[in-house]
Amino acid sequence: MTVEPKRPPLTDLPEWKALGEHFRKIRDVHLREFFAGDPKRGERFAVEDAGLYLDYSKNRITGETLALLVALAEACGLSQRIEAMFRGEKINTTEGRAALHVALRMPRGRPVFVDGQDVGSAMHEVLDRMADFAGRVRDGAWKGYTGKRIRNVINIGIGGSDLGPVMAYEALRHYSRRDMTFRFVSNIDGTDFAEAARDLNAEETLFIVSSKTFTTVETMTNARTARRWTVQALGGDERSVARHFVAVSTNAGEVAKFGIDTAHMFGFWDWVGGRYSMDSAIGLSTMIAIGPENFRAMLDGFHAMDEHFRTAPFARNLPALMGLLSVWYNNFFGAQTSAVLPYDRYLKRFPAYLQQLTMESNGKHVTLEGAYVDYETGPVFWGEPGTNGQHSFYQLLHQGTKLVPCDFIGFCRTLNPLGNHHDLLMANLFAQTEALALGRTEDELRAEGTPDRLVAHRICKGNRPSNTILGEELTPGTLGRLVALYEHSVFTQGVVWQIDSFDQWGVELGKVLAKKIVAELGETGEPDLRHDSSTNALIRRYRRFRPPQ
Ligand code: G6Q
Repeated sequence: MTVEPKRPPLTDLPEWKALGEHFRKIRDVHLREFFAGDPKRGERFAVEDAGLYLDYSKNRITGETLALLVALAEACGLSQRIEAMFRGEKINTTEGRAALHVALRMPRGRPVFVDGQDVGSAMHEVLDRMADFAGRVRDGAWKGYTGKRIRNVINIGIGGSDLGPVMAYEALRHYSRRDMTFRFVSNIDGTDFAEAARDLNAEETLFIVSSKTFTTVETMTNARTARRWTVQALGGDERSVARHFVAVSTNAGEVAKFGIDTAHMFGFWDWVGGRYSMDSAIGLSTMIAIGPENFRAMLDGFHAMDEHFRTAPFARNLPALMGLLSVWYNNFFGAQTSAVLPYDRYLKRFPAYLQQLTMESNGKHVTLEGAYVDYETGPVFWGEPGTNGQHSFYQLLHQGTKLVPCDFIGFCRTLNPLGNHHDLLMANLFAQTEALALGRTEDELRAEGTPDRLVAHRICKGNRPSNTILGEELTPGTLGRLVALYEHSVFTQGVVWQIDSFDQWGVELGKVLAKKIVAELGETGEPDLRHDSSTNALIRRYRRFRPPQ
């Protein structure tokens, strides 16, 4: 059942047109003017809730912009869509599925309905089994085939079954078991597996094969290679697989076919999208690394942000505000990209994680009804941890010809207090947001005695927008809040753009073509190639220069 009422095209909405009018009035106003005209702007355009502080005052907005964006959200049915998501309606219309990741972090005892069935207890049963297993691996009760305890865990998965686990492991490394090694194999490039396994003892290594479908070619190829590596190292006995492989999947049949005992399979459900699954059983490696209690704290952080998103008025709702600001730059200022700049080394994989979350969700060209959109949808999302980016691409942010809205993320307390490192780090974060917003004028440069020939080169025009997300400390709960913040910001944008943020049909075509080409690469004689002339030539050249088969 689709929950989509027919709506007028987005660009016909009076609220959209009002924003267009308003944009023409304020597009040339400088953030300097906004700040000069309102000494309390920094406090007025900031909101603290669900454990995070969002300063959005360095955006090119006024109170009126905000009111118009909120009116747009209402006109697009954001409130109803949020309720539909939380009720487990099939808001992923093209795949006929609910998108109920918010259920994964519901506290025990709260009913969660999907198709009229309460799945809450099944969900907590999986969490309990995960906790039991993670505990046994962590305390050494779970032994490898030769009786040794597990010291290495390798998660094999790709896309949504990799990016969340690897990001969360890196982000929460401070809380992880330091006497264990955690690695992540995703790429079908054999180098990924070879480098991950090369210095590990198979007797002490556990593989978690994470795949919702258990048919993904990259994951299954890596899993088969891992099985060969294990069996070979453990004396050729296939029985060793049972002690060194567990699965996370929705497909018990394929798990059993692979040779993994389904007693060692941790399930989830089709209403959990891959890129929304790091808090499901897909997070098993995270749980082994940080322990069940910390994992629960992470889920509680997600849940706090979920509740905030569901209940806070949009004008004080962190994910809604961030999503609407993204629409403002994307559709009215014509910004093509958006950057996330975490000033915390532990968040080094956060931009890569968000790339999938944002771009796979909102990189869509048709509406829910299948009509081509005549407006821009999801921006290109990218980023790097600060301060490294400052010494590379920030030049373009400050003086390039493109407008790149930025999210800065930082914490008041560091997990590694070393001299004045943290003050220096945070000083840089604050300084960058200030420099981007206010810039440096010709008058200021001349007053400083800048030589004439360099004045133009040194001017920073400023007026470059940013959000600052300030947390107290990077904890498992904070990470949950942060991820949920972006999940719901992406959702808000998708609702405004009237697209399905939960499907990903665009990735199919390449997979289909790759299958065909694999067969052609395997042919012993000269294959009858019927691609375009470029692809044909590339295949022929590859066949000529690869090692003899
Ligand atoms: C995410 C996508 C995609 C998916 C991978 C892995 O939302 O659906 O990235 O997670 O293709 O799929 P499997 O978990 O089925 O192997």
